[in-house]
Amino acid sequence: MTTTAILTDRAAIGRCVHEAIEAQPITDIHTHCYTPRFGATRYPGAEREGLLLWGIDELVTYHYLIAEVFRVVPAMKGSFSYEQFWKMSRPEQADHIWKHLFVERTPLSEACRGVLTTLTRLGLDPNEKTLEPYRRWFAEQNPDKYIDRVMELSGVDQITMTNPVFDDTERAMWEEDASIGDDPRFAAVLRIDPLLRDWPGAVKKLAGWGFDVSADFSGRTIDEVRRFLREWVDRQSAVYIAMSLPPEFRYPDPANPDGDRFIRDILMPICAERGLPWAMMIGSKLGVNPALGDAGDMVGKADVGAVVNLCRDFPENKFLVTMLSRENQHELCVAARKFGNLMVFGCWWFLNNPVLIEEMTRMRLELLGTSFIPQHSDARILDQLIYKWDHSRRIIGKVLVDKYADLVEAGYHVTSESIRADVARLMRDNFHDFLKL
Ligand code: FIX
Ligand code: ZN
Repeated sequence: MTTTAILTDRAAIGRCVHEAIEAQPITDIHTHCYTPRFGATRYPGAEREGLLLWGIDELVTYHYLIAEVFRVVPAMKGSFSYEQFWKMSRPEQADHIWKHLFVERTPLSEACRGVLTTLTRLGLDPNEKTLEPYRRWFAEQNPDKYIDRVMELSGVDQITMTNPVFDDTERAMWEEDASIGDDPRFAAVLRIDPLLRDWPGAVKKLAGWGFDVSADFSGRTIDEVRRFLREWVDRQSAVYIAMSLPPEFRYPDPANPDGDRFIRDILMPICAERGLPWAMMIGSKLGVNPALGDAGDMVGKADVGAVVNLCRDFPENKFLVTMLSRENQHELCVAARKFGNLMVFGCWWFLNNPVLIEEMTRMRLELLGTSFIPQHSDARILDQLIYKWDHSRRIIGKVLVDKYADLVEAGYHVTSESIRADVARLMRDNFHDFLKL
C-alpha cells in the first residue's frame, strides 16, 4: 500500500522524486532501434547482419563520436583523411575513436560520457585502454536477451522505432515479412520524409511500386497516395507518422505548393482517419559536411509559425513536435499553450545535453505544467538507451524537485502520490493518452 504523505522539506521531496522517477517505466517515443527480427550483428566487429545495432563497436562509432574524433584528428591535406576513416573496418574505426577521445583525451563530451555510463551500468570498467575486454564481454551476449537487459537497466517499457518506408533495405524486409515488427517490446512508426522533402522523387518511387500517381496530382494521385499511407500504417501498425523537416519548412509554403497539397489533401485526412499524430521533427539541415556521412548533419533555426498554422488549420489532427534549434524552444512552448492538439516532445539531437535538457525541462514545466513529453532517446544503438535515460532521468528529477519546492513555498500540499502521478504522465502516460485522443 503506497502512502500519501504531504512533503514539506526539500530532502523528502528529493527522495520521493528520485524513487518515483527511478521506478517509473518509460515509453521511449523516438528511437532508431529495431526488433531482433530485423537482424542484429552476431558478435563485435562482425559485418552488420541487419538493422539492430548493438555492442561496443557500434556504441563507439556512433555518428556523434565520429564527428567528435574528426575534431581532434582533422581530415586535413597530408594527414588523416575521411576516405582513410571510411575504409577502416568498424572495429578499426572504434579503436581510432577510443584511442583519441577516450584514452589520449578526457571523454568529457556528453556522447563520450554516455559510453562510460553504459559500460559502468552493464557492470564493466570504463577505464580500459583498448576495446578488446569489452568485445570479449559483448561476444558472450545474445542480442534478443540483451534487449531485455537493456530495457531493464534503462527502465524503458516500449521502444518506439523509426521505420523509413523509402529505405529500400527496410521496405523489402517489411514486404517479405509483414510480422517483422511484431514484438511487444517495440512499436513501429511510419517515416515518410521524401513525401515532403522530395515530392517528385517520392512520386516516381510510388509509381514504380505500382501506385497510379503523378507529381502534378492529376488523375487518381490523391487517392493512390492515401492508399499507400493506409497500406503502410496498417502493415506496420504504426503508432504515428513521422518526418524530419528542414529549417526552411513552412506551412503554407507558396514556394512549395506540392507540399501544401500533400499535407492538406493526403496526410492530414489519413492521420485524422486513423487517429494518428503527425510527428514533425523540424530543423535538421542534412549533409552540411557530406564527407561525415550520418555525422554530417547540422541544425538550423526553423519557423514555429508553420506549426501554429497547422495546429489551427487542422484542429482534428494531432501534432507531436520537436525542434532542433535551442532558439525555437520558447516559441514552441508558447505555441503549445495555444493548441491542445500540439504535444511538444524531447530534447532532440544537439539539444540532448544536460545544460539544454535542464533549460528546456524547466521552461516547459513553467509554461506547460506536466502537459508535455520531456524526452526521447533517439538511440541508434540499442545500448544507448541505458545512458540516455540514466542521464535524462537525473536532470528531469532535479528540475522537478525545484518546482515542487517552489509549490511548498507557495503553501501547496505536495504529496508523494501527486509526484508519482506527475512522473507517470511525463515519462509515459502523456504519450499514450495523446495517441488515444
Ligand atoms: O531524423 C532523425 O530521426 C534524427 O534523429 C536522426 O537522423 C539523427 O541522425 C539522430 O540520430 C539524432 O540523434
Ligand atoms: Zn531520430
